[in-house]
Amino acid sequence: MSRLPFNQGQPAFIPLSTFQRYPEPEMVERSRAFYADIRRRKTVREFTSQPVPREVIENALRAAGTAPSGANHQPWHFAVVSDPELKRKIREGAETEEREFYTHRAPQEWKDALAPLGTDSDKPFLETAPYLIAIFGQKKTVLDDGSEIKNYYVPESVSIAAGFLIAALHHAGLATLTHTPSPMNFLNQLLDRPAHEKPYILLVAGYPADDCMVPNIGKKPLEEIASFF
Ligand code: IYR
Repeated sequence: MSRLPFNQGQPAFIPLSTFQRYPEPEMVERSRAFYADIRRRKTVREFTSQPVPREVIENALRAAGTAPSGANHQPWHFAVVSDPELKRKIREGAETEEREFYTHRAPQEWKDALAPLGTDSDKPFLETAPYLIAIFGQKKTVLDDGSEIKNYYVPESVSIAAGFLIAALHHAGLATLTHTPSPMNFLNQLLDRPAHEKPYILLVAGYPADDCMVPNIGKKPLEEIASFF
């Protein structure tokens, strides 16, 4: 029996009633359609300030929250920021770290690897985009009674949830940027998150700018990313 509160008092096992089986041709068509849609996703660094419906963000977060996780502990927290003043402070914190990164911390090899992306320490999108979603991983879960339980596979779980979130936002018609200023601890302070939570990704979400440009970079073909035995 789970020691976590969200399914207490419910039966330990229930019939799998949500799985949907499709005829094979339909499966193939669905897999093609999903690939055709997700391959259009590009990381965007120029956003408009046009507001997006909050419900889209909420539903995408609900979708992210369905991700598999270690022992189903769901060791994540999503801090959603639309307040302009807070966005300004986040930009300030991120740019401080990024200036340090680009001038001192990053070895030349790393900077060379980033050159095709055209990134630098200026992060105006942190104020322009309507939503910033800071994704935190929780080393432990603190229950309402103050007791603590350890969480497992936290980076893996958080990354899967982040993938769901990016896919859900794309599916809804929004662009995202997986931004990772490093270190990101300034987000704990600004967003009032406890020290046992680690910020993993600052996800920027909104509409791309009308004249948005993206790096002309491709993805590896199947033969390079998969082997079949
Ligand atoms: N966090 C920096 C640098 C950066 C690092 C990697 I690895 C990227 O894929 C992109 C950027 C920045 O956001 O500019």
